[in-house]
Amino acid sequence: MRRAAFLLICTLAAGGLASASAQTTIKLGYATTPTSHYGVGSNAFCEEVEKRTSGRYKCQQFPGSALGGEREMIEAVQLGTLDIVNTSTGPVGNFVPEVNIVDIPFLFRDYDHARRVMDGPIGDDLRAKFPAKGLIALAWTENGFRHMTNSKRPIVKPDDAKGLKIRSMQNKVHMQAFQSIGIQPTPMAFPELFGALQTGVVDGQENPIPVILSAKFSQVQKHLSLTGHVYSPALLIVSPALWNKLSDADKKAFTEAGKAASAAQRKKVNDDERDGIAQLRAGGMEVVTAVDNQAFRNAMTPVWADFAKQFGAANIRQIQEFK
Ligand code: EAX
Repeated sequence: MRRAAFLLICTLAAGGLASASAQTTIKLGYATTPTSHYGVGSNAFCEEVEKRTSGRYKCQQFPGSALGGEREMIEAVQLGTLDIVNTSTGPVGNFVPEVNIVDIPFLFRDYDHARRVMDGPIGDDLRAKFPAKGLIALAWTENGFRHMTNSKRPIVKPDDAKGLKIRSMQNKVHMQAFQSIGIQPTPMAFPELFGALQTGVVDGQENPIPVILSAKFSQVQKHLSLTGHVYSPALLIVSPALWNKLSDADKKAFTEAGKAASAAQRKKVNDDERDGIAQLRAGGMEVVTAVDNQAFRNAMTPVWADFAKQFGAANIRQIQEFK
């Protein structure tokens, strides 16, 4: 009896000690470099989580695709072997098909329109689809409007892109749109892309300015065309294994940190949009700014009929008309 009481006291004491100093390290991964927009956003998230939980939660970050491509990281978050990923929506439609609607080319007019949609009721409804797939969509961050680069020729109009082998994300909406203008899309995970460009496995790729800059694609691509053909949203996805352990107060802390990440990441995208083109020119790229965007839009119109079938014409219109 006495011995049992003694053991009980020891157990309680140890438990008390453990919880007083309990610190959980959360693993967070992303594709690009620590100084890129994803790095800036992820740092903001981690600082805010640490501050708001008085250091009970700290991050260990895995930048530079150290844990694999975005698709693999999302799978790891689903399994609970990775706590958080800051990822583009590129491969997300393979997990939550409804999300593919925001990957439709020429859907958003500009950054302001895109950010309003993602942060408003439409973006909230999309985030609400994630838990059924074993994922928690914490906040929309941002990758940016995507532009084409290639090693062959300047692209001004869709015809110039015809026949080029362009790496695409593992995203069927993008692939369908590219095929419609005669591009041969080659789906590939981001970590393989630099090498594929270098060895000429593909002629080109498309990505936002912050990615083209941070991945140093100017070293392996001559031509950049500001096609801005599609907005690339990004988001912080949390593993339910972590999320379901959080107290309500900690969930609130994580949610607020998600907002801080979003603001910081978008600010870095703005900065790169402002300064990046000059840097890429200095790095040797030839930049076509006078792209015939209307011609690209028109050339992709036929596949819009199919997107309307897939996602509902009313849903697409709701995004286009969102103020
Ligand atoms: O999310 O795969 C891609 O091209 C993405 O834009 C990049 O990894 C950043």
